[in-house]
Amino acid sequence: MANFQIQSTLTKLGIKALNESVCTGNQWITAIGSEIKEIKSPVDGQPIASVTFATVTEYERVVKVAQSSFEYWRNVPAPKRGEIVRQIGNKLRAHKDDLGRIVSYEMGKSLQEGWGEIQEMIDICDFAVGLSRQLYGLTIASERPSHSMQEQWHPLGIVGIISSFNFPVAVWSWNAMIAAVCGDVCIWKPSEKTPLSAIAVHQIIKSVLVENKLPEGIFNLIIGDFRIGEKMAKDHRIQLISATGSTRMGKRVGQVVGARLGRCILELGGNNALIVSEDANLDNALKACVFGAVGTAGQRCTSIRRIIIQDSIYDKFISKLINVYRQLKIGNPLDQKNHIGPLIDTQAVKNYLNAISDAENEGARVLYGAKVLNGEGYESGTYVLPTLIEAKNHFQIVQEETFAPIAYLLKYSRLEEAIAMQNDVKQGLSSAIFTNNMHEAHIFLSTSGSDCGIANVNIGTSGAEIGGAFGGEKETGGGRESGSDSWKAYMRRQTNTINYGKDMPLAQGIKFDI
Ligand code: UN1
Repeated sequence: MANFQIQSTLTKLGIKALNESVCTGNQWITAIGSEIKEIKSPVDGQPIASVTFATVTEYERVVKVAQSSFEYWRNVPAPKRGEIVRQIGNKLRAHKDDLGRIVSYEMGKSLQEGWGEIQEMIDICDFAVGLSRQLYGLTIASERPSHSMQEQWHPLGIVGIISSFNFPVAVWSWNAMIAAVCGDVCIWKPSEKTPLSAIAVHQIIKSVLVENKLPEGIFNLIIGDFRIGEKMAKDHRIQLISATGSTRMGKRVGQVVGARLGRCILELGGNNALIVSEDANLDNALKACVFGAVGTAGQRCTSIRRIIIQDSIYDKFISKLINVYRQLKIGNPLDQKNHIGPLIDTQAVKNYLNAISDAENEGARVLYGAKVLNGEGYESGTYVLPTLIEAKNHFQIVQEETFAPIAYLLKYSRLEEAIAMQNDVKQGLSSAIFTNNMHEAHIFLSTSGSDCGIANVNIGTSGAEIGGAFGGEKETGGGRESGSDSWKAYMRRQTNTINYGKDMPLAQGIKFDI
């Protein structure tokens, strides 16, 4: 799809002036800042639009508006908050095609994955609507006569969401939709690399908020660079910061938010491995490896970085893998015949090349790929060949997350060895095993198995459903977003003890007579 069509899609959504880089839900605010950033598509290197970065003035305005709207929103009954989220989900359904195209063109992921990202938003809306009637607390047995105890959940306040370029809109929605039914308001700082998708989504949300005559400030958007993120992290008026991105960024956010004893949800780097056992269905394992390693051009935090293959099938499996890699079509992601689109920018291409040469310097062997594509259709300089490298787990570069379609191939003989290798990295996001052997599958999922937040059997490491809690351990940050009971991180828990008797006994049998 040409740039022109993307612009007309933005116009169709009513987005005219992109110097309006701040949105308080139902109102766009013109940023007075002078810093204008031209957004270029990684697909063809063409400028799509220019956005103006917000300054401290707009930031202050947004936080103030969010503070006052929280006073209102927290008192709206949760199922009524769910009703607004239901309408947002329906609007996203209606615009799935357009939004998927904008995400695909701005970020470079395949159109299928662009639509998948919007579907993920729709799914979390549905989940949040149901949740809005299920924010359950507990009743607890009191040790004192004529006393009752309960636990209830109250809205927390402002949730600051810092999201990454690779999922320009979906990861925000995991946070924002759950926060919204929990009675929180949010301020979203999307990646400065992909602000247009965020602007388009906010334009859609705005229509729901206006139709429902809601006050401004429930969903807020602020386009800026890391300085805005830093302000959010330092700001004690923001009760929770949910940040997605690199471990380096997360460590900084964690330190700054921790210094003020604020709350954090961190979803950071992964170094995900897939173990292929000799008892696996190799055709399925192959499919999972390829999608996991090259999907989103290897720029998911859940992408497969390491494939750990049992020695008895090693040669056979890698020759199948190379064969499939040879047939992959690389090009404009909006053209559905292509499997792989571009990397986000030329810096990402440099990181890809550096990782390959680092691996070679450490003694690794490139089996396929390691090439930047040029010529017709590749003028942007952002297209690379997906790469397979035979390596060792302890190599420095294998220990790191490179956001590129590079998979390291590792060999094992016993399952314990494969699991130890899989766990022997600093990150702990996602993991998978392919095996039809029940014993192996259960060992992998057991306490002494995978140490990751996500552990899958007979599916790949990426493509998680929204119904589960999403996140990981170790340097992945420990946060959980999206489904299951992740909502609890967006609320404050209150324990209530009620004495309905005539006396006032103390707990622990303490006597205190006056
Ligand atoms: C991310 O890359 O930050 O599991 C999120 C997946 C997607 C989400 C990835 N549902 O691959």
